Amino acid sequence: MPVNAAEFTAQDHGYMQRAIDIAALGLYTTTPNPRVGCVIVRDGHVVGEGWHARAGEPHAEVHALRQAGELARGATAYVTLEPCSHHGRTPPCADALLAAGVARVIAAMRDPNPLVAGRGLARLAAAGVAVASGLLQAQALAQNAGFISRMVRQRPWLRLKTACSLDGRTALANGESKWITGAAARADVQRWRARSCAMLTGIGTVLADDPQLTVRDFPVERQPLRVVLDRELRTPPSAKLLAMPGVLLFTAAQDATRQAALRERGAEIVMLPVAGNRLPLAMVLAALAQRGCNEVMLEAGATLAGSALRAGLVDELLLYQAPVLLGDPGRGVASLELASMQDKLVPRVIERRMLGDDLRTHMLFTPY
Ligand code: AOF
Ligand code: ZN
Repeated sequence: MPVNAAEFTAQDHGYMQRAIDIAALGLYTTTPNPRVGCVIVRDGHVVGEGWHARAGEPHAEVHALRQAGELARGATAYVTLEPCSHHGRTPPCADALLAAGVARVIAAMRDPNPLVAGRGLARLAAAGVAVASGLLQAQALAQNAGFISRMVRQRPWLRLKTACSLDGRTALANGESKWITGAAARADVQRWRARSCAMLTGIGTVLADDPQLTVRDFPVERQPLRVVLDRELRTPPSAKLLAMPGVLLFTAAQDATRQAALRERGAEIVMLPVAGNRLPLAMVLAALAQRGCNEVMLEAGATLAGSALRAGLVDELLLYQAPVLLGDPGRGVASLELASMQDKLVPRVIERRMLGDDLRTHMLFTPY
């Protein structure tokens, strides 16, 4: 049964850290699956390592066991996620670890997937394997915040990204917004896009900026789904967004001609009811979770960013601030229309970092 965290040794910590580091190699590719790493150690030597690369391909444990071969017998396996117990696209890792004769399994966290949820470790323990969970759990939770969110809350992890001036402006009054931040900050944004399952924006941004919302200047084997909240279906069929497939438009507009023109351009259209003049963002997120989206990145103007924040749906906030002054009256990060100082939103700052001349503040509304 799970042992006390205090019983883990420095060696245990080191091997689990290695497992987390190699799990990160799957950062951009495992979706909808979690990022998982596995290190197998026997007599103080690493005899096998593996990480999950893509859904449908072997899990981390299977790669590590293949490398270890006979040396897995009597060894300890460090896994960043509880070994699975179910037949999914691949057979159960708990069975593979048992068949290989592993003596001890340490997981960083339990698998929140209801198909597993403790059964993987229970099966191992029932067969006489020493099992423990919770080693470097905080890091494991952070690495898979999106997968966990989808499993536990049936909605993706929502990360809002915004770039502004020293005085919190995202554009001039005339709408001009290119470019406030520098090259290093913009390259950083591309990496966050690349790990996302979907990019979410509003029709306001599509009409004002005609963005592509794709990952550029960074090698990716999959592009995030691009999603627009477009209540009245005003996305022009000529929008740059539609130059590549993989666009989802949420709308309440029945207009068959416009729908046909956008479908012609490859967009998928999903009808939603309107709630108080707005598309219900919670339903949009639920629909994205159903499609297997773990991490969704919101890049939008003050209106949509504001509604997401006010609805309490933003889990993480990335704010890139350039050392420039744009002055009033420009556009702000999010319209919140707060009546009282008591209502102010106070995310927890987890890191501040310079990117070129810009400052990136990384904040959480939801703890990992
Ligand atoms: C593990 N090790 O490396 C991963 C696990 O469809 P499948 O067979 O790929 O199963 C996907 C589920 O397996 C996923 O939802 C999660 O619960 C677990 N992922 N488990 O033991 C791994 N990637
Ligand atoms: Zn597995």
